[in-house]
Amino acid sequence: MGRVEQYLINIINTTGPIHLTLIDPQNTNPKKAGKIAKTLEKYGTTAIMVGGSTVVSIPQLDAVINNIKNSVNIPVILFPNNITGISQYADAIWFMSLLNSWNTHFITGIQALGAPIVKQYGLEAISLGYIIVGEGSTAAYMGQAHPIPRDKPKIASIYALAAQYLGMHFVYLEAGSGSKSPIPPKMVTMVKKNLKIPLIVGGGIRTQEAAEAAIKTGADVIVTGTIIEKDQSGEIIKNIIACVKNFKKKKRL
Ligand code: 1GP
Repeated sequence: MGRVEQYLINIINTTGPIHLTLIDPQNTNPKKAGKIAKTLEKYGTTAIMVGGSTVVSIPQLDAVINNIKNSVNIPVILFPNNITGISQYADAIWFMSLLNSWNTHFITGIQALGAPIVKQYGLEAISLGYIIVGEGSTAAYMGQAHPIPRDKPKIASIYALAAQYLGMHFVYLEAGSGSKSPIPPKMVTMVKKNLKIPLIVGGGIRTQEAAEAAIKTGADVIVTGTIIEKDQSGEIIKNIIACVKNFKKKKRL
């Protein structure tokens, strides 16, 4: 296990669920990205993820990551949509497979193209099974996914179990950035029931209640992105992070 993964796992195992901040370099200039990361580090976010469904400019990605690295001490983890989502300046990369894509390009193809780049840059690769839930998201469209219907938690749970049996270290249930509603709590419950690896839940989490519902039902990691752009005062995100950090495992349903 690499240094960043060890860091995440240690916190999850000792204090409980964690919050990760997602910054999209397509929507955030480098200076702003550094500023956001610094504020959220102060609020207690555990690491910064950088990526988005339409990232195309490597120089822009590099600049955003460099500014974040200069502003915070917490790790920066790439969340790539393609090989253009890989930067040598990050600490680690979610080495992810979009398990419910129709197109093998998104399951193993980009991974094969990206693997030598990850090796050349010396990035820590953290294996992740990525599962897209619900129609209409940019991630689903770009990844040619066959999204899992929101009312079919059983399907999500068997995909997650498959990720575990394939040897992946984390599972990510993705509702899509900016989604009107987050992953249904019933689905989180069912996925978690059979899963031994940590569960990441993201997409559409904009309130403390939504974050709490996800961790109460079993999420080990909450990811928020869009809320940073909307929450000018920073109060909502501050409360979301506090709620995740203060949650003890025994409170789980
Ligand atoms: C997207 O799950 C993340 O990949 C975050 O989603 O932007 O809706 O918070 P939001």
